[in-house]
Amino acid sequence: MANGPTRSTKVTSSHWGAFEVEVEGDRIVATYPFAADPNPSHIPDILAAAVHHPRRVTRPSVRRGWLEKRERNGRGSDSFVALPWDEALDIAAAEIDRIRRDHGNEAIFGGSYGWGSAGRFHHAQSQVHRFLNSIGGYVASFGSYSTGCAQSIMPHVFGINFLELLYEHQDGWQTIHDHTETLVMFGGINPKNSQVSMGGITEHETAGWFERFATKGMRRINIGPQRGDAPEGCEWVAVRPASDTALMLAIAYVLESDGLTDRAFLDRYTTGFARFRPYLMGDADGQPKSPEWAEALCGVSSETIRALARRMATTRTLITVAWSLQRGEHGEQPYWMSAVLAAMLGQIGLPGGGVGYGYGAIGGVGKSLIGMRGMTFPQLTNPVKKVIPVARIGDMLRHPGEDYDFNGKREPYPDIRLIYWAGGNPYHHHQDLNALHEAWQRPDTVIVNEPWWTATAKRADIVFPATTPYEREDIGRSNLDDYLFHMPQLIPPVGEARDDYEIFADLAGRLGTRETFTEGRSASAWIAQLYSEFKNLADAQDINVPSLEELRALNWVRLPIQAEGPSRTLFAPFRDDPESAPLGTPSGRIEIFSETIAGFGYDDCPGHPVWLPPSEWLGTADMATPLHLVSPQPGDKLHSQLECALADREGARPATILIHPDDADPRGIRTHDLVRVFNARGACRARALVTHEIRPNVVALPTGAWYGDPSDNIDPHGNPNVLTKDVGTSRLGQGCSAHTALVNVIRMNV
Ligand SMILES: Nc1nc2c(c(=O)[nH]1)N[C@H]1C(S)=C(S)[C@@H](COP(=O)(O)OP(=O)(O)OC[C@H]3O[C@@H](n4cnc5c(=O)[nH]c(N)nc54)[C@H](O)[C@@H]3O)O[C@H]1N2
Ligand SMILES: Nc1nc2c(c(=O)[nH]1)N[C@H]1C(S)=C(S)[C@@H](COP(=O)(O)OP(=O)(O)OC[C@H]3O[C@@H](n4cnc5c(=O)[nH]c(N)nc54)[C@H](O)[C@@H]3O)O[C@H]1N2
Ligand SMILES: [Mo]
Repeated sequence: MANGPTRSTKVTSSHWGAFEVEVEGDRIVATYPFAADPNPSHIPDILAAAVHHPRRVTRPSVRRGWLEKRERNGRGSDSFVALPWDEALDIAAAEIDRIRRDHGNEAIFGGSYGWGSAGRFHHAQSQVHRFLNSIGGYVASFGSYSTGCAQSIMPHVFGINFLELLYEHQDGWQTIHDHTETLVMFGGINPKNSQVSMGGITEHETAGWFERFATKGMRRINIGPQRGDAPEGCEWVAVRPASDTALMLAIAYVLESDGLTDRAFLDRYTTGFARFRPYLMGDADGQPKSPEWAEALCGVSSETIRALARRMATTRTLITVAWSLQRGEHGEQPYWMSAVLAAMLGQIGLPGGGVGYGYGAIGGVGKSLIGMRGMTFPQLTNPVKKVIPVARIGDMLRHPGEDYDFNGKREPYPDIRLIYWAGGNPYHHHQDLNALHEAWQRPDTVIVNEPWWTATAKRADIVFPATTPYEREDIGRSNLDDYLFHMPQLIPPVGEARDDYEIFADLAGRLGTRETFTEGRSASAWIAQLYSEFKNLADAQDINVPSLEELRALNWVRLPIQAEGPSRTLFAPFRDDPESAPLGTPSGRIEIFSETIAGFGYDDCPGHPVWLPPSEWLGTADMATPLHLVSPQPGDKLHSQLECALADREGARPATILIHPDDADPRGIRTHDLVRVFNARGACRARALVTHEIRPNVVALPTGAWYGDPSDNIDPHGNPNVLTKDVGTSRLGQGCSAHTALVNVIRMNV
């Protein structure tokens, strides 16, 4: 037997966790779970096939119509010409230079939203931002698709940056376990989503905690359109999508009419209840927000609502709200109302009581760890001050120079001539992709760094092949995780792929800013620099961290940063002493009525929480579009990543849509049937799964299938974003409204 290439196995880290990678010669051949992970994710099963997939971008490529005639309208249909690196870099640098000279840096959009990959140094978004800053700046974006709306509204309510609240202050799982008697989960606490956490998650704990909650006898109530949004064994209240605010108002109404409101709490810790109460009780508009009123809107019986309200008022209750609730039109309202409801219950600041956000959305929420800083690749400063709300990119491209409102400000959209994207996939993440495809033809030039021929890469003029994390050295570390990884380079770059850092250093060189961008460092010198800054900060906190050489040899270590003693309780210091630890709101208290928001004069987000139905939901359903589409995150991968290899699996595409038997039967649809999902914005194929696990009149099609060729008029793979609505949550939040969409479904003749 001939000697084959040697095999070796090392651990690496990713957004979905740590795993072992087995390499033979230049190829990844297998992956295995990380031994210390109690509940490892299966996402890496597909990794070897994806990394070596024929849909890798292997050479710098320029779209033919753009190369030959600077044509803008072939994006998505044109062929590409592969060029040597130097030639492609020369062309890209000359074009960037032309745009900034002729139109100024305000004509460059570099928001470049997206999750890219884990790894502290090769973080594509930081890389592109630093590069663009070095050459004079770019139009940036604010917030995320995940929580953009909450990031705008919640500081008005609690006076704290929403991400800080989430990651540094919320009750830990241990606190919840020890104290919560009733866990009321709006939108669930989703087992499939907690597989993932930004920057890494090593011990997947959520499932284990839910087993312990069950053993303790905690009541766990999932309020949402799908049973599977919470771990098995939870009660299920099958609410209509987008109606949670009505349900919360009705619970509040029961508290108020049954004398269960905690008046002392409202008096001491909140402001504005007197302005809100007339609306709640119907004195202001003639409509009491009673359980009977809510039943007609949310499809939950008035008896269930009353019983829930009484249970919540008489037990230690934690209300949790999934991020999905604010990813829809008027997403500000359930978020604000959840805070008001928790305030009326009077348990905010008590362990295991009050309200919390995004448990389960990513696996790191609920871990109580000592915070550590460092290892962030500095981005320099951006001389351009224009920032758009992240999900308004379609509007920005369609309406240059036109005014838009955002959180109290009114500004014109910039006139974008060049888009640079690295580490994100707007043809995955944006709503109404057919409309984006039209708007995307406007800029002069689109440049994308990508490892794979995604739908976005195919719609670029210049595509630079980027390495994946397995093709370069990095450090893995997340503030929501207690492990530290050396991520070794496992295989050589696939094809001619280069690191984003190298691509930007070479572009900066051509634009006269190499020194500013690199500060004379190679990638490994940067890693050493960032690591030593991190180690110095850790030393100052008395946290023992190995040297970089030691970490290289060890591959990974568990850091001694588990918080000691009882785990965290949100707003405990404020509850203890609201005078000396006031909130950062104008009143120093929880704002049930906000003068600031009222002062904006927005009818789509007035001065206190209100029931505002979205433009599309079951309340507006008609014969043409009778079903509400929810488009959750995919359970088998992260967004659109690794999709090329998943799509190769037998029967995997088009994607699976969940539909209730009451909706499937009259349409003659059975499990495994091919269906057409459609509305006025677009259509896609999907594969039906007929199930009682979803509420009637609601269908669920996960995100992540790659957007196909729009000339077919039907997306072949099942991308829900051909159906979703591209509209801001309101003038206040301007977040993504992915969960706002009505559709119809029919069986396809095959
Ligand atoms: N309908 C609907 N739409 C949604 C949502 C929804 O719930 N419903 N959710 C939204 C949410 S919350 C989010 S966060 C977004 C996610 O949207 P994105 O974050 O844009 O999606 P990803 O597929 O993670 O895109 C990351 C891209 O970076 C590439 N990449 C990976 N590593 C590197 C690297 O080192 N360098 C470079 N240059 N590229 C790299 C990957 O191949 C991939 O194409 O989607 C949003 N869209
Ligand atoms: N495996 C995996 N995990 C992931 C990701 C991934 O791509 N793959 N992405 C990560 C990212 S970037 C994010 S932001 C988080 C997102 O975390 P979430 O925002 O919590 O997740 P979603 O999957 O969008 O939605 C969860 C569920 O909310 C329900 N829902 C939708 N609309 C409503 C509503 O109006 N009311 C109620 N009560 N329920 C509603 C739907 O049934 C849906 O299944 O997930 C993260 N985790
Ligand atoms: Mo997200």
